[in-house]
Amino acid sequence: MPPVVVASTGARLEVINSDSLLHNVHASLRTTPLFNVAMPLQGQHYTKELPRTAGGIQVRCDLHPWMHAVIQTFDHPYFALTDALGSYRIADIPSGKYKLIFWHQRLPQRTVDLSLGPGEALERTMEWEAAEGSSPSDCSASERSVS
Ligand SMILES: [Cu+2]
Repeated sequence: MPPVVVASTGARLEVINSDSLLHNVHASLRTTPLFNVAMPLQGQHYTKELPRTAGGIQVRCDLHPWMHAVIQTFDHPYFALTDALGSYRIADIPSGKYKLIFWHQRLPQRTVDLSLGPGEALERTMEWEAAEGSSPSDCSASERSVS
């Protein structure tokens, strides 16, 4: 189970049990339970449409407490999951003023205000102090327009 997944709201989630062990997939969005399904068979698939409401979906297996993931969903196309090197790219953003939000599972969220001109490319880097948490290898970034 990847620790962080990013998706559009309403996207189709597919979960596969690759183990010959019973797992369950227990998901909630904030305090709203979404689904809780047993996956007893190796190779078993479960598909579910993600909610239309954006947010961080907590996914866990009640049988194995260390199995946990977050699915961050967005109601706009301006988001990215960082790669193994911590790089990300968000393309085709219209010019305007934005808030760039850096999110990490175990680190404090950071927000950067930026202004993007027509055809302009910007580079923004975020670093956390080691004392603030652990490796930033599974962070995601999203951009939202300022209203
Ligand atoms: Cu499990």
